[in-house]
Amino acid sequence: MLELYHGGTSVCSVKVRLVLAEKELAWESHYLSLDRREHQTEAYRAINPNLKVPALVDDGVPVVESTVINEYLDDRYPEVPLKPEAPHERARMRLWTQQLDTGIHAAAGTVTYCIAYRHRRLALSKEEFETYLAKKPVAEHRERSRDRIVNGVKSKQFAPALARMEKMVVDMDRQLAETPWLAGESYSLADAGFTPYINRLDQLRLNPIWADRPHVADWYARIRARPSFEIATGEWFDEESLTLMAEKGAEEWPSLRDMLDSKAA
Ligand SMILES: N[C@@H](CCC(=O)N[C@@H](CS)C(=O)NCC(=O)O)C(=O)O
Repeated sequence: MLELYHGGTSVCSVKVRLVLAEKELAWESHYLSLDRREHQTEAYRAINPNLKVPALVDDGVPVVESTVINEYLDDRYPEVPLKPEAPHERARMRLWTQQLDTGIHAAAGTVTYCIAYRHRRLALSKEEFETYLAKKPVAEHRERSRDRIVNGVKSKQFAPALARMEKMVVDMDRQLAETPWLAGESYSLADAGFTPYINRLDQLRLNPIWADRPHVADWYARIRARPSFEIATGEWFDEESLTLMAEKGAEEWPSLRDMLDSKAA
């Protein structure tokens, strides 16, 4: 039996839910609220020592890290293959998915937090805020978090993260001008992997970034038309997070557009 420990709007959770849906696999849900810190328990540490979502458990054996989980699912359940046949396309697929783990995921977290989720913490009293930060055991993480919450899009962490997300869109558009899908001729783990990150920019109302990048716009329309998209997102997203991201993203967009324009100038 397949079990998934996952969060609602968590991009890595969406990435795995997409692959489960593409493969039409049945799975048991263990939904963890990250806001209520339900992933930070000793019971969950036994499944994922990193205390992150998602984690897959297949017949009692845990598999962690979303990129690894998706590769595992494709090896273990190959009936609907999501890795291209041709070795060079398979290599290209992995060059894409590797980027998620070496920069894009962290950038997406910074962009989301500095624009939207910081407002949840700004609503805390000074005392509650310090208690919240004190729970982070690593001093550097504490200070990075304080900076994001207090300074938002003016944090030094923000502009490089936004630039990384814009580069992601530019790189995707270049590839999608050549091939219908990121790895080549067929939908693959690369497309599943990038879907939640483009979707995140969309949730934050930063979709003008691809206004003049028609290949990304066309890819995203084709992605949303696949049944897997609604299955992996609709049921699991909560209104409060979606509203917060949409409202704060729309408010910030004019200053972010200037930030991107001044970088290009
Ligand atoms: N490299 C990991 C990253 C997992 C990750 O950062 N998960 C986020 C949600 S997308 C999380 O659990 N955040 C909660 C926390 O850091 O406390 C993966 O791909 O699975």
